[in-house]
Amino acid sequence: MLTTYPYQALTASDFERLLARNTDPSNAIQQSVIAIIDEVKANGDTALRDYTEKFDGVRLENLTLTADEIGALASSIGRDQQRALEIAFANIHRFHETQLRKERSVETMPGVKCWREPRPIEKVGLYIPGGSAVLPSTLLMLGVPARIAGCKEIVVCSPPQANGSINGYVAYCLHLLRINTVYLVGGAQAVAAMAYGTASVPRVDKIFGPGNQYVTKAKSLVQSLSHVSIDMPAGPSEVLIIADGTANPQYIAADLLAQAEHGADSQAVLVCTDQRIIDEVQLALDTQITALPRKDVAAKAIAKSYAIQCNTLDEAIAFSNRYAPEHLIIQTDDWEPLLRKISNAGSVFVGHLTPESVGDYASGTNHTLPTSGFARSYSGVSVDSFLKKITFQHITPEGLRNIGPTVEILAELEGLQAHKNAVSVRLR
Ligand code: HSO
Ligand code: ZN
Repeated sequence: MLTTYPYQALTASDFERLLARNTDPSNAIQQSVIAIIDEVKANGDTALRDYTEKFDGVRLENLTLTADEIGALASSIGRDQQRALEIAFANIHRFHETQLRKERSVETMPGVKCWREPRPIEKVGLYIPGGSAVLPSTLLMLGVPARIAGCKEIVVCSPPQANGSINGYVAYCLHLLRINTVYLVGGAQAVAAMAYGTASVPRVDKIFGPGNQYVTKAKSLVQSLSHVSIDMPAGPSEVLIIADGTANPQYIAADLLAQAEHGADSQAVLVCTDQRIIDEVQLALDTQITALPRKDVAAKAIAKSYAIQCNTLDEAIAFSNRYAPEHLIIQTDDWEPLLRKISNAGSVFVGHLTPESVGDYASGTNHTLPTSGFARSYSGVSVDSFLKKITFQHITPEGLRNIGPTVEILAELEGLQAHKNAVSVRLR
């Protein structure tokens, strides 16, 4: 049952409560993650083997799979599943390759030329969670832009299954991405391994990927403790659906549940201008949830979710912009005029026939997106996430005559004589 709040009646403290998510200070998690990081730093592979035994229930001698082992696993899955992964791969590739755009160089003054060129981040680490749902789609969402960017080394860490190996679908994605090894390490220990390096796991420059609270905490800790950077702070997944009287309550319920089945801490929010639709969504949720294998997880998430009843779509957009959802779905006939009013969202799905699931898997857009309100300032993962942009400049004699006196004055006013002199010796 979704608790419904009338938008007009929301007080400042209601807003604060409804917009907050993932506020768990989790000091306990921080303490155990710090211990894991220290242990991996000190004891490398030995620590990884011990943690894998403790958390994944399997003792591994070899922490990697060979290309042959990956190949065998990849060919063990069904042809239909292979084809579906191939289509997803192709669409994600098609969408992301347009992001590699060449910028033009600019002459800011005659003879003063400036330009910017992208370079791949050389070594990247992709964390692919195991746990309650194995998500091969996440490997495509991270691996494809990494390949397009041209990263030299792509390190993939994923926790082993009880049989000491990975799932065949993840193996098939590795095959599509031409990645010929995988490190069988999960959790905070995988993040620590990629941040500091061990005998088996290479140290990387940037760590990507979703994970549980331990993985997320480890990513933010190693970012401040070592020289590694991370894609974004990732919290539990969330969706906000804006709907009016033209929406189909069955579709809304299906989309809310698709979010809810991710985890008990996922959040699904409905913002709707029509009370009748909200009532019908409640009924549809009750019916649809009974058929789901993960109904227990979904029910917990739905219990913490809510609906906002508003009078206009402008109010709905205003709420959504304050919430800054990871996923925004707009189920209205007339969605086009709303788009320019959206200021904060990770990824937007418009029209009645555009479920989030399509973007989660195969339309081409990325599903690694900012959660917990970070859509106010972060973008989702793209080819850019795997690149640095380096600026260049060149100055001709004419350029130096044009720009030099300005720099001399600015250096002088900052009291930096050597800066001024670096121009003056060349002007003389
Ligand atoms: N909705 C998740 C991505 C995902 N869904 C993977 C299914 N598999 C976060 O955007
Ligand atoms: Zn999803």
